Amino acid sequence: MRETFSSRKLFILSAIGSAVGLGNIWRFPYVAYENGGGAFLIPYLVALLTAGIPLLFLDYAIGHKFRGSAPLAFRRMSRPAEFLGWWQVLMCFVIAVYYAVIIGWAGMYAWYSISKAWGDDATGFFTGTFLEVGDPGVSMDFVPQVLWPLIAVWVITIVILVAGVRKGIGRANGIFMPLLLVMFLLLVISSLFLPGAATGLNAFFTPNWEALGDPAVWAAAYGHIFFSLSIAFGIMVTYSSYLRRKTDLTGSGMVVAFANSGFEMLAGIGVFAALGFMSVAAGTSVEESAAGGVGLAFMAFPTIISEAPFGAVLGVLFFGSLVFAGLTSLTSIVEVIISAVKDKMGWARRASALAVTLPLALVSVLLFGTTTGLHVLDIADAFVNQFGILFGAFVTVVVVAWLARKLPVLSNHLNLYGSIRMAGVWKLLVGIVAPIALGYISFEAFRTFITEPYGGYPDWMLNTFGWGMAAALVIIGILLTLIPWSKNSLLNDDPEY
Ligand code: MET
Repeated sequence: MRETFSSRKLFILSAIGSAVGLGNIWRFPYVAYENGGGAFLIPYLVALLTAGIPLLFLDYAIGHKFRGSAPLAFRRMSRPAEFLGWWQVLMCFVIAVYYAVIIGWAGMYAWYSISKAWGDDATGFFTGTFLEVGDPGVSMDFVPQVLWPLIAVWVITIVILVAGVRKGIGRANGIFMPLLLVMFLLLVISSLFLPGAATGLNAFFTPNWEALGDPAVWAAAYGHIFFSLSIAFGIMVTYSSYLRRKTDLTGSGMVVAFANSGFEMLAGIGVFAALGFMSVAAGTSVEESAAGGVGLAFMAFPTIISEAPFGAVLGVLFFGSLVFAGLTSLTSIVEVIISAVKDKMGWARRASALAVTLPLALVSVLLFGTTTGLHVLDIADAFVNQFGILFGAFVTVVVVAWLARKLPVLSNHLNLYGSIRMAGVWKLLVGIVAPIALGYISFEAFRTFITEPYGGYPDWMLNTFGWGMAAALVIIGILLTLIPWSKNSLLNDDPEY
């Protein structure tokens, strides 16, 4: 019988746990600032309402109606759509491999906040002493201070996932999420009292209206919403397949979406208040302080921690929040893969969890426990986010709405199990607005990748970890589709189905 969450509350907490992650805490503030500051909130809200929430509901409807992991649910919806489910599973594989290492870095930095290991040169420390970044290339030189925290992240993740949906995922979220909320609120409130906080908030909230005319800003908003809400890569399909039948789907979805965005706004406020402090203290502009996604957390924050009153406490709160937020997202990403293997092979929870997590952890440790890490991470992240997920989402909405023509069935399902009725608008958004927006954005991203080599990396690296990876994933996805299903999964003896 299919595993279930023990209550709707734990489902909502787990869905929020998945959505609130590294993306909210270091990615959003930086993306918003780069894309028009306060004016970014308009494209952000438009993307949330026109694509984010409608596609979140789509994921819920597919997972809850067809009650399966992503490949099984898509297959039950329309047989040829199984491949889409595997594409989502493979995206999760790639994301998990590098997401884990960022959590490991954050764990190490929580400790460094106390020992102030970076001395006076936080930037040089991050890439030099800490990551020991080599030239772009692949090496087998392990970096102990990165390797051990990474192994610890995998051990925790494996323990949670072997324990299952109820005893592992539900319970871990029940503990980590309240803890995260308290730590994060303390962090945001204390950063507002730093001298110079207002300068940072001004920089964050001063709108650059011209940015609204730039298509790249809109693309950034849509891209961020997908990553941030954990939609269109199988997570919400998987989690909602663990929900009991009688559940308010749309009401839960609204809670999740607004909790995620609320958290994101708070992160923007907290991070920019701290950056304001830093720039006032150093006499630089907030713009200089806010450089680079990965850099923002691991280069700018150490400087703040060294100089702010109670800096060590701020550091532990900030990096500790990243660890908890990251772990609850990582477990959701890996669960997508486990659930798919479990359904396809008909194996038990423990066997499926180990068969997925051990090789995954090994790849992650080999690639990112070494001096190779940062470059591969950068390339994989760009290809997956700007391309894999958005293009996958575009194909998914086209298949669901126009080829399989399932929108009427799914919207009936949402109305049957939802307190918010929105059939007509929802069909319009998923069937027309989302395909146009996603199609435009993903083709633009594709064009940019072809015309300008991403990040100035050597061709062979982009060909291996970018294009090579994409081609390999398509082939692996097809092969996975061809493996026969365990009879039990297709039989559907689930009384909740
Ligand atoms: N939603 C998560 C975050 O914001 C990521 C989920 S998996 C890409 O970090």
